[in-house]
Amino acid sequence: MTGLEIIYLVAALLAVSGFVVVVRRVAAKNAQLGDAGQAARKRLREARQEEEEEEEREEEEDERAAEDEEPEEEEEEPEEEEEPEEEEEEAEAAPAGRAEEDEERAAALRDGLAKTRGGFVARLGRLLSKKKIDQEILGELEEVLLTADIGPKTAEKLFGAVQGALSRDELGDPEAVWQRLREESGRILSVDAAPVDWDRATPFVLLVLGVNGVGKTTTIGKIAAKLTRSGKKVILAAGDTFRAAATEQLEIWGQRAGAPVVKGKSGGDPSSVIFEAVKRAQAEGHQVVIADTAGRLHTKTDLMEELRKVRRVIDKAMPGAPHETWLVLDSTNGQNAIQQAKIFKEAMEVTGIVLTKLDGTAKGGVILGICDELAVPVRFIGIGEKVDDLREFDPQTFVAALYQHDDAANAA
Ligand SMILES: Nc1nc2c(ncn2[C@@H]2O[C@H](COP(=O)(O)OP(=O)(O)OP(=O)(O)O)[C@@H](O)[C@H]2O)c(=O)[nH]1
Ligand SMILES: [Mg+2]
Repeated sequence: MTGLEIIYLVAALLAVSGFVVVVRRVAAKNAQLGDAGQAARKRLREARQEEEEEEEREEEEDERAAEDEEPEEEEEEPEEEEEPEEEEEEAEAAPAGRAEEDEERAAALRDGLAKTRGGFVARLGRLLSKKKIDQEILGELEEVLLTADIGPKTAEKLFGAVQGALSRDELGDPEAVWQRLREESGRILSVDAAPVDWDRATPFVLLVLGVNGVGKTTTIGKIAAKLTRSGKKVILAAGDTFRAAATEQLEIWGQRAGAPVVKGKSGGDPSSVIFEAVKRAQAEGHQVVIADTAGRLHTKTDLMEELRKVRRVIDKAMPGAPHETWLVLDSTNGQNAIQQAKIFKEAMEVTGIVLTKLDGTAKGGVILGICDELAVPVRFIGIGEKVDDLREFDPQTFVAALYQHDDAANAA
């Protein structure tokens, strides 16, 4: 081997050993890096695992919390869901029911006023069926009003309103004249008075007056039934001790209405019967006392004296009572009813009117005269003998029923 070859061999050996060293270092480094990577991956896995476990725990906690809350939600939800449904049902049913009821009531009132409508209202309608209202027709219209049992004063007022308020053009328009009559009638009937507040006093004492046969006892029975139906405890006082059958008649109504009746001896003192009824109401917790009275003819002045005494005694039983004193008038009496009302009103305080038997007469227009001349509010109207045939008086409903067009087909 030459010297040169030896040099090459040594160099080659050196190169190989250097390469081996480098490879080892790299391998060692890689091994280190591999360990670090593994460690890192391990930490990463552990961290993920921890995260996953943490997430699982959170989820479990959420679920537990949700489970804890759920029953409450379940309890609340159905209530929340059901209530509006019920309300909706009620809301839907109520107006329909009420509308039906209102329509039935309006129809009953229209039927009840059929005779009156067939009287002066139909005559007015026939006059206003003419195409043009001239002076001659105006004259006839005045006559119809004057003979309509509404009283001359009220008739003139209605006629004056028609004449004064309508322009010449409107007089040529019968429908406008008809509307004018309606409006003026509504205005006359709208006596300014607050509605009856049955809770104003306990017991609330209502004294009922009127000449015989007008419908006092029947009206008391009907009012008692209305009040007991609305949940009030009512007691009746048989203050008509003159007529033998009067107490029995009131007792029948009392039974129907579910109201006890305080009775006196036949021919006894009406004041003491009513006094006792007020005291019993106070002791037993009745909320309303309704006192019936005898109905002698108003021309017998001693009736007025008797009724004034009744009022004084009631005031002794309960200061401030009676809280309402209602006069019952029979519409079949026409203008006589207005006269009766005047006599009663002069003798004592009358706070309300009940006009009965509108179903049996063509003289229902008398209500206009009563409201106009007495300025006492009409509280109820009777349109039949049955328990439900008593209506709270509402001027607008009344006017609508009275001047209803179809009946006054005449007007078309
Ligand atoms: N058609 C009809 N009849 C009625 C009405 N109100 C009462 N009546 C009848 O009128 C008659 C007399 O009624 P009552 O209640 O006895 O009259 P009252 O005022 O108590 O009579 P006295 O006790 O005699 O003073 C009875 O036959 C009742 O049925 C009504 O609105 N329409
Ligand atoms: Mg009677």
